[in-house]
Amino acid sequence: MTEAAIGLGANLGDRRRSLRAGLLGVGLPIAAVSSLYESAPVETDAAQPRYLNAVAILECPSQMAPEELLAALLRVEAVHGRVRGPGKAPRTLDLDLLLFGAEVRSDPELLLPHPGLVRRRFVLQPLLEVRHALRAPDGSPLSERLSECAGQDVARVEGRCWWWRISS
Ligand code: PH2
Ligand code: MG
Ligand code: MG
Repeated sequence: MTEAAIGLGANLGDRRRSLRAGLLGVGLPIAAVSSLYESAPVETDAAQPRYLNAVAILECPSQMAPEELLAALLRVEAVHGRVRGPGKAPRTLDLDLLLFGAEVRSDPELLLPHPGLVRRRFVLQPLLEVRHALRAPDGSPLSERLSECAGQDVARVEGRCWWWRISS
């Protein structure tokens, strides 16, 4: 079994329901889900609605490759109404592959670890909430990077059971 970390995000429609549908839609066993966070959009050109974000840890079968999981995430995004526009347009559902075990990839279609992981508080804080001892490929603790993005507008809005409380 390989643990994969997935970043969940939405800033259009019923954001909370979309995140839950995306999480369950991947169809893999869920080892952990972070609290729910609301965050100001970062790295976007124009003004956008605020995001809801969370991170989940999924258990992948040993024979699964990260490329297969990425393909599955893109399929789930499409099923849940994601229209892929240019750049970082607002979105009903975004599922990002953040980590796949200790795999490292430099393919532009699949960078592992996800390069946004250490510069985006809306990813790093929920990730550390569920896996606090994670380290970067160079062995340094990821928790050391949190202070660099501490100024970003991110607030925890609901505890870790948020996704149980929504009826389907
Ligand atoms: N996703 C983006 C771009 N900017 N900002 C926040 N706060 N949360 C996101 O999930 C997010 C973003 C592109 O995927
Ligand atoms: Mg994203
Ligand atoms: Mg994405």
